[in-house]
Amino acid sequence: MADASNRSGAIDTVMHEERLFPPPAEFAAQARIASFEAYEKLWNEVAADPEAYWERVGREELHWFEPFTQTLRWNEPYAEWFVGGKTNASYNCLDKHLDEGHGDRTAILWEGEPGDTRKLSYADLHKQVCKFANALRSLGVEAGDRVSIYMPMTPELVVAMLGCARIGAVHSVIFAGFSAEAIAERNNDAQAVAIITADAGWRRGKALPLKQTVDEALKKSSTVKHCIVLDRVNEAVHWQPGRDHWWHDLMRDASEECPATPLDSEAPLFILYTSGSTGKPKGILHTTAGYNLWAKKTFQWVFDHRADDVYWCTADCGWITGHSYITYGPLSAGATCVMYEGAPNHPDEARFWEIIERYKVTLFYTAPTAIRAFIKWGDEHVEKHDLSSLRVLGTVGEGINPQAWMWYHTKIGGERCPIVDTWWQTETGGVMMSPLPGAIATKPGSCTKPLPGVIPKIIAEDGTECGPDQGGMLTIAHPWPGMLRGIWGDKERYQEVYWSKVKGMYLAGDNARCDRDGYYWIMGRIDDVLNVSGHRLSTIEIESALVSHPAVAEAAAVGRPHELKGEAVAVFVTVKGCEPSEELRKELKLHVRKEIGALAQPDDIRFTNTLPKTRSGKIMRRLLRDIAAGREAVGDTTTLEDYSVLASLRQDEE
Ligand code: 6R9
Repeated sequence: MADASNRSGAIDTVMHEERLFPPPAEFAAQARIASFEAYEKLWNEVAADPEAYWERVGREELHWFEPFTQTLRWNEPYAEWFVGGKTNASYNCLDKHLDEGHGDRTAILWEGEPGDTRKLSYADLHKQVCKFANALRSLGVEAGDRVSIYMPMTPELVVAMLGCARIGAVHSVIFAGFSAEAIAERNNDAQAVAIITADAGWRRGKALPLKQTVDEALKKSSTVKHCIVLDRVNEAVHWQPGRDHWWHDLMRDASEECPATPLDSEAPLFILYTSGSTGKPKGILHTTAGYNLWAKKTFQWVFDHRADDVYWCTADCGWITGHSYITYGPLSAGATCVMYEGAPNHPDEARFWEIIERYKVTLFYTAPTAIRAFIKWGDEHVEKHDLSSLRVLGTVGEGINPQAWMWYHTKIGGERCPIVDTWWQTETGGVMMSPLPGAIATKPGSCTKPLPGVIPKIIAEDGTECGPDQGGMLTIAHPWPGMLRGIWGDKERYQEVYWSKVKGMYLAGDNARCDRDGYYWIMGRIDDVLNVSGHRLSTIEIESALVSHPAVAEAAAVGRPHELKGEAVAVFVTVKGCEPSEELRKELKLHVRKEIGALAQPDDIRFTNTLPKTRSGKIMRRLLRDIAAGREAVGDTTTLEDYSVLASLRQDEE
């Protein structure tokens, strides 16, 4: 069906979803933004004059040691927000609430995997953060220095982040499942001066040896002078005097007095590494004021947050969701947050529902990959628990298929809770598109509408704007406060990756379409990045890891649909100097695990004599994806061993 519009390079739509769920009347009656008209009015107001809006909201929502003099300085693609102002993210998350008389309010309700619990008020958290900031200073850490964090999900992880922010040190949180190699690469790229870790962390009843992995990484991280170690599990650890320091020793000696440093609005707040389409991970840079404001405001909008809510985001602080919606957004908003250390199926598959019942969680934010696991584990785990406290359910990380959406809606939400399907990225700092729960009717599988201040445009390959229901590249037309400010140490790459393909627009890297009601549907990534359990993995990184093994000649990694993970990693490998074997298959899986981390471990490894390539030498991943998924498109070839079909397809291509 090659109609004229398709020649522009737009993508055909195959998915249709007509169901519409308006905000429940009781919910809308008390929501902050309580009708579609109210949303539209606000969206139009911000779109008409973004600077006027953000000037007002910026002044109101953040604490200013010195007021800013210009709201936005835009020198495409470089944005500066709240120019000339001085603020501090740790002040906005902590001191501001103490100043307003809310020091007693609970900040964190923490639960360790073995069942130990802790409760920290805003005053408690403030005290810990002040002490820790002084501890960092006692080691010589200064404003602008980079500090890596490789920790389990304990309150100390949040303390470490805010302690850095308090003195202007730039944190780089590395998810505690990454390998020593990956840690070293990040330490070196950021030139980190210190790393904060723990002896170990709990995961499904086992103690993961974090310090040991860091020791390995530090052999190759020459800039790191100090390693701070939290005693979480009481594991024996190797100790290097002078370099290694126990968290509790530093804290015991540290003063509670630590005024937050007034920092420039554009002072770097953190770097967070994410996979790109080349082998080297990108250090996404976020700065202080704009990011902080965006995290706070979007949290309030998307969850319709109020003071008596109990909010739980199940992400890990190793990902952007944990940065924006465990630490900076909710704490700036003065929210009471549940934080959980471990696995959702330990000691059994009802753990999450048990937590929701016990803490009377009202706002719950999780990922489609988790929802698919819950569905597989069976409804009986859910039905044992009283989930009537819930009022808003959120999802993030990848698209949620309508079937999983409906299950979430009925089984978890009791058909009464709006679902906020939030589309955003590490780069965007916070949510960009999502229903406002009291204002926007939802459609299962759609992230619905842009938040105020977000102007999405869908662009076809030929650069023209797509019409309704035509898929194309998702771009954003105007700078927003939470946008990334660059890629650490690589000015050109920032411009090239995000600002070169479509003139004047931020290129998100996702394909999307907008339907006739103005609802957005994300269609997947335009590059070769995989999305495994909501985590982005670059095919090239996995391939590079495989090729670093002596037996591998060439490798191609693709995603294939997976019931739980969304996408599973399938790799095609040509061997050298040996014969393919079951043993080698196992060895290669472990090799990738060691090089990158457990989440990149291939699910399938298929040996082949040759990989299909285009004339320019690019691996034809599209074809391999079909084969990996066992799709009909390639006839009866459901395994790569049948590569005669590949050979003929390659001839077709030429
Ligand atoms: C927050 C986060 C970003 C990529 C993004 C897109 C996918 C995230 C989504 C979604 C469809 C949603 N993604 N949320 N796709 N619907 N609600 O996940 O950041 O790790 O940087 O990943 O994830 O492909 O481009 P990040």
